[in-house]
Amino acid sequence: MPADRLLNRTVLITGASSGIGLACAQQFAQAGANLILAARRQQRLQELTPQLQQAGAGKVHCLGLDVCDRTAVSQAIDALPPEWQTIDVLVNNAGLSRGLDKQQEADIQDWEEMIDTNVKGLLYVTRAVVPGMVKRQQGHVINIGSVAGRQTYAGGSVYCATKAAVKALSEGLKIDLLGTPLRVTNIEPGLVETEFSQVRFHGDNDRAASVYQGMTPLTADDIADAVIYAATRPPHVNISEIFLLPTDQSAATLVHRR
Ligand code: NDP
Ligand code: 8X3
Repeated sequence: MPADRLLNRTVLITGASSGIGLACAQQFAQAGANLILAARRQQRLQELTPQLQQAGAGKVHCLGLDVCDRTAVSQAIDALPPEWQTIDVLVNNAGLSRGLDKQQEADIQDWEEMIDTNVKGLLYVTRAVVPGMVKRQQGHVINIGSVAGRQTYAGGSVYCATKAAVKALSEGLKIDLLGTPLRVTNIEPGLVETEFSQVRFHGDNDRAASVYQGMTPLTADDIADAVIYAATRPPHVNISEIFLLPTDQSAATLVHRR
């Protein structure tokens, strides 16, 4: 892998305090990148910093940030110290699901949270970061979509709609950036064991564990591998999409359990 393509590059990862975002931070650190880590749990980010530096990160900058807060997002990006302004790779990973209920019965607050985070939050960060990339004529936006953006499943329609939006926004950004050297990638994983299901089921850990029972899910590191692959292609290669499923999963709702 031509990992030296990431040496001293600046990478902003949203949702870096857990799961896929944290695994991406670890793998970008191993490749010698400088990391801007964003999440609401800033203390977690600070606790992770020494291990990322030990893994090889150039420098690490922690941002306590709620991506749903439009003003906070633009202010946080504008207020980055000069040495952190040159963002080369943006990993739009912050996201969540809430509930698994029929549309006619679901809690509307769950919808607000998913739409605000997965769609509007991703857009706010993109809108704040991409103009600088265009100005510098360099940059790569990597969005974390999902199998849920390709296939709708029972009780998941709003989460699925947000990930279908990520797919449309990724395609649309690439269209709008045509004629620039900027690249856009949508990574679409199937089941990955992280804190995702604990968040979906509002802390019901038994229900969360049952999602992965009897099957081997993807790990956060598997997704980070795909992100690093996309980020390390030569500049003329744009990996538009990577759709990856566990071997035990063949579609959103088709899972082989032993
Ligand atoms: P985790 O719950 O482990 O991680 C989610 C991350 O997003 C956390 O770091 C969390 O940080 C952050 N986050 C959530 N809301 C906000 C917010 N408002 N502002 C800033 N950060 C936020 O789940 P995953 O790692 O699994 O999820 C990462 C992404 O991958 C999501 O977009 C998810 O939809 C997607 N995905 C997950 C799959 C899976 O099966 N796990 C499969 C396909 C896609 P904090 O709470 O500190 O703010
Ligand atoms: C997360 C994977 O199948 O729970 O996007 O939607 S799934």
